[in-house]
Amino acid sequence: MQVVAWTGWIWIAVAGILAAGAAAVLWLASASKLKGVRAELSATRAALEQQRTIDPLTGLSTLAAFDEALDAIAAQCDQRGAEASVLLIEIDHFRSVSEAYGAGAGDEALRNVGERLRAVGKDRQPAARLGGDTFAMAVPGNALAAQSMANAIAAALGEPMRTAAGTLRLGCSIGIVSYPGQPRRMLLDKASMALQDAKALGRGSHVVFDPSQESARRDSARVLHDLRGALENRELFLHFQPKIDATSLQITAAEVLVRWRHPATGVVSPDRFIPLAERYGLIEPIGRWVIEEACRQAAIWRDQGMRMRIAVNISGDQMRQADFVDHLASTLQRHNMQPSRFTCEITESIAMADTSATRATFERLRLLGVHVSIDDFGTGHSSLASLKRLPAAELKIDRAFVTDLATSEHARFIAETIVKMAHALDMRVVAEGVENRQQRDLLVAMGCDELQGYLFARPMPAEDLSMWSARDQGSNAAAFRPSIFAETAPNRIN
Ligand code: G
Ligand code: G
Ligand code: MN
Repeated sequence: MQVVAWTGWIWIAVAGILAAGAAAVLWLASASKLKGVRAELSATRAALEQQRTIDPLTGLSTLAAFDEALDAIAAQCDQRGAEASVLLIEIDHFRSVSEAYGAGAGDEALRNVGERLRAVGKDRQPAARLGGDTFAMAVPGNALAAQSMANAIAAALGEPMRTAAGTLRLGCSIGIVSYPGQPRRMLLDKASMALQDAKALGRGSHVVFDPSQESARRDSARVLHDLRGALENRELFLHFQPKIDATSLQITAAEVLVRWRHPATGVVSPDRFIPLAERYGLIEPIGRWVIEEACRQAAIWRDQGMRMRIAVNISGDQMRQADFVDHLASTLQRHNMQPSRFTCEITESIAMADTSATRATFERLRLLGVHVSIDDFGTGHSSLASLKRLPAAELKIDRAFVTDLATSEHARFIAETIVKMAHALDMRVVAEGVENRQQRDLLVAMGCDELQGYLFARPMPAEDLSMWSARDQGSNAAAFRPSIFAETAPNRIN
């Protein structure tokens, strides 16, 4: 019995030892498994953290990490009484890069931008890709320091960039804001406003946030909002101002000037709303409406027996629209108007911007047979050679020179030079802004071909112009004989 009991104990002991061993093995196994799980967990956590803080495409910080970096930078500035600045960087026309070269090349370019930003910041300045083609960098110092960084960034991105799809050169627009000039929480918002201004200024610019512009910006935002509804609500209308032949005093043309009757604030000048329309992509519908309405009016005059040449102001953005000339041609045709009776007034600065788009448009305008008039002439930088290349039939001396004619020898000299130059190139010269007889007499003596200004007539509604042309205009228009009922003098086309 005892033996049995003994061996029984032994067995129990053995079983106990075995169980303990098994438990130990099990424990060890589960502990190592746990360790594995823990490692896995921390790897996942690290991956998540990496995802949260590092942009996978460029290896730069993400918005979240950049925001945290800004907290630290602001705290440091507070401590040391120092300044820091944020640059918000957007690649110009990036969408067209992707469209032209494919998304793969787009990614490659963005990666390359990341590398260049890091190199420009010498890996010391926090740099981030905030999304899409928008990047950011924080630098020590005030806005002036940030501007030299902006120049360095623009130069670095402008260097040729080789991608699988070909060599690119990127431009960028940059908005700059400084701390503590702006509160920490507002830094990215204000930088973004400055960036919008930079883009509006023309690609490739950088702009420092200017708090004094904020109220102007709010005003513009309101005007823009209302302008979107202006076409729909039929709030735009046209005025017409005659151009007068300097010797026969007959009307040669009517310049079309758009107006906006704002329901609350009254008539708004195109000086105010055309630049906004250009900036925010509304110039195409507005420009088309003006041309349509001008042709409609010209057709009415023609049907009444008045052959009126009309001159429409064309903005730079309209000139650059791919289908501008096609659209003009079809509008003229629809109204049964001869192209040679239509003048496009294009400012000197736009006409001389020698881009392939404007050059092509000029050529197509010439083929269509419409007249081109170079507006506000004398304020830009034309060379004789570039003028000669343009198919322009007319130059308009800028109002500034006409205003100063009587008092400034310099203005007289410029006006005279413009007349001579235009005649040498076989163009007609129009003086705009003629307000008194002294100016008129000087311009006539110089050989100016046509005159336009308050001395003769202000811009007015179409019906008024018909009546005006039929009435005796008194001594100001001297021997004014309305030619509005007859053929207007045919101008030359190059
Ligand atoms: O009339 P006045 O204040 O209207 O015109 C102011 C400026 O607006 C001028 O420089 C004139 O050329 C421009 N402008 C007037 N009408 C038009 C238009 O229909 N289109 C464009 N692009 N500019 C216009
Ligand atoms: O830039 P553009 O040439 O299109 O500008 C025409 C502008 O000149 C319009 O604003 C028109 O109202 C204005 N204008 C026309 N005649 C005169 C004038 O005699 N004096 C002044 N001050 N402005 C004029
Ligand atoms: Mn004009």
